[in-house]
Amino acid sequence: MTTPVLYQFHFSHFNERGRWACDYKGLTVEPRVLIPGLHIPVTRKLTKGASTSTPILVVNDDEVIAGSDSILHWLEKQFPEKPLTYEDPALATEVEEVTALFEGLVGAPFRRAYFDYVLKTYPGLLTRMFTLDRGPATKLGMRIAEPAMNLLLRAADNITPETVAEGYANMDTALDEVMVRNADTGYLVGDRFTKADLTAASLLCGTCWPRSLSFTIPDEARTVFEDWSSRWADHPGTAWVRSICDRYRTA
Ligand SMILES: N[C@@H](CCC(=O)N[C@@H](CS)C(=O)NCC(=O)O)C(=O)O
Repeated sequence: MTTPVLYQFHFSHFNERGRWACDYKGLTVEPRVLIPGLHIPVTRKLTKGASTSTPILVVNDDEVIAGSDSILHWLEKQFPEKPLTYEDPALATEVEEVTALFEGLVGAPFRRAYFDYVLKTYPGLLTRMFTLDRGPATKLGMRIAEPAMNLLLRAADNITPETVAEGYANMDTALDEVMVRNADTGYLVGDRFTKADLTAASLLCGTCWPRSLSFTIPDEARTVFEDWSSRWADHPGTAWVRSICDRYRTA
């Protein structure tokens, strides 16, 4: 197998989920970091128009695995040695159910609540963050495109007062769910780390921004992010998120 390519955004919880899964399974990938907006022609071409979302894993130049959940399924088949599920059918089903629960509760709803805050409070921050490693021409281009990009993002992600309120409510529900589910063993399903834990911890990373994540948040942005997430500082669910990231997100 040639080194697979992981098309991704740097700062993104779904992308962190995909990166974490590859690292956990010991799969070395070549990262191809995209800029939001400019990613659309690339992702459309890769998926033959089916999707614009990242992450996308391309294996041997022709097998295209789009979406973090499909990447997790593919990894589980290819690298069963370090399992992220159970052989027991009932537990395996529960892993899938809990994974889907957190994807639905946190995935897009979290992003809407978080983007709404950042776009309102620090309108230039996102475009700056997504071009940190780019040359001056790209930085300037994104700076100029920023107002239009911000409007597009709101429309594309369906960011409205209602969906933002839903996002905050869902985050509370998800953190409560974490506490109920990990009470007996410290894990969400059964007695060891699975894709349910990986999914919940990566998607909930915005509640506490663990330093063990694979992306480094610049100091300027960290202050903004931590202001936003301070509402969950005392929720015990964030201590669980941090401890799972610190323990299992070692790569
Ligand atoms: N279900 C997908 C969702 C991925 C997703 O929402 N990715 C976002 C970044 S967090 C994205 O690429 N958005 C841009 C787009 O969809 O065009 C997965 O599990 O990977």
